[in-house]
Amino acid sequence: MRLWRVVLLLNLALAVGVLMGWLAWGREVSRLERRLGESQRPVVIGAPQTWEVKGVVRALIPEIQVVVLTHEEIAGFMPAGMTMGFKVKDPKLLERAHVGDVVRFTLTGIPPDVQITALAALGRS
Ligand SMILES: [Cu+2]
Repeated sequence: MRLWRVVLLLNLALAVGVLMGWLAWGREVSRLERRLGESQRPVVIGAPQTWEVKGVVRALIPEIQVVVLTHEEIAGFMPAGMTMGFKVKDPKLLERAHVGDVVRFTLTGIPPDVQITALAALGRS
């Protein structure tokens, strides 16, 4: 393949990548704006907050002190139905949880820098 063709293909690939990223970013912004409009409690930036949340344990990653949960709505912070990892303050919290457990947990911190400070199993999903 000629060098100019390689350069042209690389430039095209780069342009397509940038365009797709830009389009995805545009959708993300409108999605976030919609979510902000939906949430009742305003997001308070810079102030520590605490939530009591219910969720289902999906995975435990003790190596990095993370529990992956599907959680209900976290008022003013996150919508219901998300499955995501949360850092736990104390690694011992992970010893009490098992995959499939329905748990109630306490989330504390300054969003988005939050961690689980308490976790209790309520039953099995
Ligand atoms: Cu979430």
